[in-house]
Amino acid sequence: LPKNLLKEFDSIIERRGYSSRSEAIRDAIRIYINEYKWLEKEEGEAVGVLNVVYDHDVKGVSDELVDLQHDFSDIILTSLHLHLKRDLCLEMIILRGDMKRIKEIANKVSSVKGVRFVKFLTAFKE
Ligand code: NI
Repeated sequence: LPKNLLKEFDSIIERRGYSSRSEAIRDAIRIYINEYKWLEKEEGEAVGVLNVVYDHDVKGVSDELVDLQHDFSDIILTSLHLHLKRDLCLEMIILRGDMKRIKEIANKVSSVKGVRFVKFLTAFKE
């Protein structure tokens, strides 16, 4: 491991009150597994949040995201919009449905011009 990576890791686990590095590594591995499980899973139902950060000043980005959400209204329960900064928005799209369909919207949203960051967080998966 690069020294500075380990240093940063150690300072975080110290602030979070871990008693040992191995305990923190176990937690980190669990988070990693949970994070990537959904990527490997092609089928089955899932519930989660698609977090989308986008540049509000890019022409057409908001309209395109709204259009996409209409196309996927079968799996979208609701969405929440936060104006982060003057030019930056966060859209949290709550989804429930088949993994295939969730991945489909995640990919489409990722390719919209002006979108800076997309992350799906699963709350429940079958
Ligand atoms: Ni906004």
